[in-house]
This record gives sequence, C-alpha cells and structure tokens, in this order.
Amino acid sequence: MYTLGEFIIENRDNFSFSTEALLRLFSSIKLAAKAINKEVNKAGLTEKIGSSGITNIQGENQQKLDDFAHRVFIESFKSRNVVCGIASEESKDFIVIKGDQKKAILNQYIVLIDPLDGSSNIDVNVSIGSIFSVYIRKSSNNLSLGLEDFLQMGNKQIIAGYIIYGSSTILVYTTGNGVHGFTLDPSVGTFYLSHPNIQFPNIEKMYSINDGNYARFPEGIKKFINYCQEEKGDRPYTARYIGSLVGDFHRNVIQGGIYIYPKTALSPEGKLRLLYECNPIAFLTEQAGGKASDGKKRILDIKPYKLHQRTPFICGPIGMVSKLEEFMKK
Ligand code: AHM
Ligand code: MG
Repeated sequence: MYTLGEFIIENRDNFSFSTEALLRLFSSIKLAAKAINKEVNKAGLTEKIGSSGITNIQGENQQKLDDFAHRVFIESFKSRNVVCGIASEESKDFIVIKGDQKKAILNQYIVLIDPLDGSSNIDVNVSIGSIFSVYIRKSSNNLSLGLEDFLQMGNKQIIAGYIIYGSSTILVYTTGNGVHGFTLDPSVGTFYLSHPNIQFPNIEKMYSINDGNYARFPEGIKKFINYCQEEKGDRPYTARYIGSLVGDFHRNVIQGGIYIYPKTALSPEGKLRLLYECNPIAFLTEQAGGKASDGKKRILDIKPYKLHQRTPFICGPIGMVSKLEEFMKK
C-alpha cells in the first residue's frame, strides 16, 4: 500500500513541475491536515469550539477552529521554502512568505485555501474539510507579489485538493492526472492510498442543494429540482445535503450526484468563493470525469477580479450538470 509520499515519487513523471516542490508542498499540507484532524477530533473536550468573537472578511462569524486551521496552514507552509504567497478565506489580504533566498528557484508557488470549510458543522460533529489550490506565481521572482499572482483562472491550477475530516480523515488531490484519495491511519500518522483514480460512477443518484432557499432560486434551478423530484417517475433522485461542500462533493463523486449552490435573492452572486472553494473542486470534478459550471459557463474559465469573489456553483456528472444548464437557458 503506497503512502502519499511514495505515490508522488512513483508518479513523478506525470507532474510537469518539480517533484521536490510537490513533495515540499504535500509535506506542509499533510502536517497541517494532521494537526487540524487532531484538534477536530477532540473539539468537544477543549476550549476550541464556538465562535472566536471575530467577524471575518466574509461578514461571517468566525469559529475558533477556523482561526486555528488558518494559522496551522500558514505556519506549516512557512518553513518549507516552496510557497511564496497564501490567500485564505480567513484573511482579508494575501500573505507574503519570505523564503530562503538561496532556494528562490523553489519559492514560486501560490496557495489559496479554505482552511476549514463547513464551519457551521464544527460544533455538531458533522463532516468538515480543508480545501487547497496551487498555482505558479505570474510575476517574476525578483518582483513583489501582486494580486495578479492570486487572480489566476482556475484552468491554470497545477494542484487542487481537499481533506475531509469525517468518519475517517481522507486527503484527495489532483495534479491533472486523475484524482487520488489517501486515508490517514491515525495509529501511525500516515496517509495511505485508499481511493486510486476516483471517477464519478455511471449512475446519477442524488442531488445536493439547500432547498430552504427554494423560493429565492432562479426559475431554471426550481425547474431542475422539480425534474429531480418528479420527472424520473418512480425512481426520483435522492436528496442529500450536509452543508459542507467537501462532504457533499466527496459523497457525490463516489456515489454519483450533483452539488448545487445557485445565486439566491439574498446572495445575488452565489455564496461560495471562486478562488479557494469552487476552482479547486471544479478541477477535481473535471479530473473525475464530471463538469463544473456556474449554470452557464465553465467555472475554470472565469476570470477572477477579486480575492474573495463569489460565484454560483454546480458540479457533478456531466449529464446532470448539462441538464441543469438546459433548464437555466429556457
Ligand atoms: P464556509 O466556508 O463559511 O463554511 O461556507 C461554505 C459552506 C459550504 O461548505 C457549504 O456547502 C455551504 O457553505 C452551506 O451553506 P448553507 O448553509 O447556506 O447551505
Ligand atoms: Mg468554505
């Protein structure tokens, strides 16, 4: 059984960038994942549940574990001489990391993270996750980092993935050569390959949407929900919604289902953030043989204009997403 490190080395020819950089990046991500996993697992026993008392840049009530996860990721990227800048859901501006100048050749990766996604589920023992997305900086190494290094289209991502803290802890990633999942064995603290080459199955089984917002959805979305509930005759789609993007996506990619967070009258641009939620999940979706859209166009081709930009988000099996797009056109 491959460990994550062994798998990366074994498949190094599939990655067109430096294997050393990839190993350094994952060494940071694994360390952060293990530290967050440990804290999440004992959340009820420590002081770490509940609100931090801060309203974050999203205007949302930040949880203590959101802040903890954010700081853990920053610290674990700092010492590895591979990441020069980080943008996080929990930080208004991007963060510059000054690496060892002698390792400047390595220090050119940009990371965008949602350190702890599904925050509303923290206090109630429901699956939560971390999401990451990696780019190569656009500006030249001897210049300061600028917003343009972070506002890259999703189709320029070189790595994307997530960690789900669920019944077990699983790290799933893509470098553009399929999607692979590794389960943490907590007794030895190692991630082992458990889900090689994840692909959406050939069954369309479920749909995931917060239909408490139904009255405020665009007409096309309402029609698609009706289609899921009525038009499949005696075998309607099953509704499943956790309220953690990572958890909903992970289930849907394994069992066959569509995730939908449309714009609503209250969130006219949608709720989810393009750069560190939608783009990485869209990259994984496409690599798993699915489709990711804002209802009209491909997520990975959206040109970002600000760090915390929101977008409507739909991802799932190609047939289901295309069907939804048809309803949106009518
Ligand atoms: P968060 O990053 O603040 O946790 O928000 C993102 C989450 C997604 O994980 C989830 O799919 C969605 O928000 C749920 O929103 P809602 O409660 O409106 O259904
Ligand atoms: Mg989130």
